[in-house]
Amino acid sequence: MREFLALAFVLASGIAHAETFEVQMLNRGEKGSMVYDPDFLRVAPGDTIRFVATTPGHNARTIAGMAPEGAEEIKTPLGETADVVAETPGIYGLKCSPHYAMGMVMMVAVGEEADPGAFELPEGLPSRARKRLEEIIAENSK
Ligand SMILES: [Cu+2]
Repeated sequence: MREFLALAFVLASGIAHAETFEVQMLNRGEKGSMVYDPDFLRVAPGDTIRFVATTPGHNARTIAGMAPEGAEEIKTPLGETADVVAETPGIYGLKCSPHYAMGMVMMVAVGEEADPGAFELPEGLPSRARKRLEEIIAENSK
């Protein structure tokens, strides 16, 4: 009986371990206009990221060249709150489709090993998006 209880506890804690992290999509936040708050998240594989449509007209989409190999493309519907489950470990860059040129971007590190500081930004990013990503990398490097 004692062994059964111990096993039940392990199963329950395994289920409880997957967390949900909320990201507000905002017209204006502490870091300026058109921002994700927070603009950096570290999550574990299996965790959920909830993109909250706090203000309308935003979404979250994978930036080309900023996802680990084999990862599925992230693309949430415009103006809606949507959940994304982090699966493949690595560094992800996400953009808001309408406000990419205004620098509405964020970074997600999936897994303990993922290091923003070791990530090389791809060519061709809009200058304001590049600037914010460089700031995010500088603030969150291991
Ligand atoms: Cu936006």
